[in-house]
Amino acid sequence: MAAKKKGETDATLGKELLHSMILQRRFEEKSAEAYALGKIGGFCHLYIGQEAVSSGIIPLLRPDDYMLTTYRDHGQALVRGVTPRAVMAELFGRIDGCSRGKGGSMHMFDRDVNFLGGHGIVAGHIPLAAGVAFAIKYRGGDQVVVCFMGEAAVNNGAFHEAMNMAGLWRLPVVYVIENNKYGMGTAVERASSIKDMYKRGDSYQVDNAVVDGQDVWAVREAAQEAIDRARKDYSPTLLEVRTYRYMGHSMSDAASGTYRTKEELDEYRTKRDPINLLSAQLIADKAIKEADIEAMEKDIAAIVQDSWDFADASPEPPIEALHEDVYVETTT
Ligand SMILES: Cc1ncc(C[n+]2csc(CCOP(=O)(O)OP(=O)(O)O)c2C)c(N)n1
Repeated sequence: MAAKKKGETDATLGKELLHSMILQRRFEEKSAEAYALGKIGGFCHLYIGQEAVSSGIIPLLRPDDYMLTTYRDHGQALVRGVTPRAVMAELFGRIDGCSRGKGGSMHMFDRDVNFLGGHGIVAGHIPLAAGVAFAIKYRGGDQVVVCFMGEAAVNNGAFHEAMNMAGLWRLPVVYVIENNKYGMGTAVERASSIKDMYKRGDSYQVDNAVVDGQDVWAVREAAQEAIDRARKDYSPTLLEVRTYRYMGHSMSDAASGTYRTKEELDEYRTKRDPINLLSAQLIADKAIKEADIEAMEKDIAAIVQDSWDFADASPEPPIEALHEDVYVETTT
């Protein structure tokens, strides 16, 4: 997809972005249903509310670029091109899942599309992304790594070590902080001495910027600049994207609690929802009609139902698979 400037309306691209965001939203609503029915076990962190971040950034990557992310990974895997069937089967813990049913919600992985996880340890993947970027530069390649993290990760030592290396060695990496205001039940103001997360890049000579994460066009524009910088100049970026999660931290938590008000949540849902904002803009610009959105919803509902049916029919991994894929077989 070509770069799109904020304010312009490109009907085809707009529709693609809308489809990408609605697919994530409906897929995760279905996942919540599956979780309630006991089809999904273990932890399950939904991305609902944050879709403009993944849809704004990931389609800008080339197939040979890489991405890494946290445990809030279902939507991002879908946007990167892991099939809805493989993501749902992974959630169900089935053999046809993208991690062969052994990773679950937090550990989506698909080497075919250079989706290097899905990581459950907060900040644990940030140095891995630096390592992948180092390998690219070492080989003289022009690929880029995008690494997503939550804002709570930036107070972890691994973040600082990796950021220092990225700045020192000029690595082709874009670190994206998805600042959804809360790390579990702790507001960022209570946890971080620096509230403007992007400014931490200054400590490490890493270019940095902040963008409204509910505006998919703005996210896309900021990400394009960062990706270009990484690809052309081997130059890293720390991009803070301000967004909001609607659901609880994970499926085990209530949507609102003592840490945030229902009013705040309603405000985002009704006035700052990324899907509503984009559809309203496209309708106002006559780039799309209500009937097109209805057709899109129908198409997406069928994709999501198909992924459920596929996952439900897929077998569980056999017990013998327990020790498979633990070590890589080598010939040396
Ligand atoms: C090293 C480590 N410490 C603690 C946890 C427990 N934990 C899981 S998620 C989380 C909050 C992370 O918040 P944030 O990085 O802002 O991401 P979000 O969940 O908001 O997407 C914590 C503390 C963990 N998984 N790993």
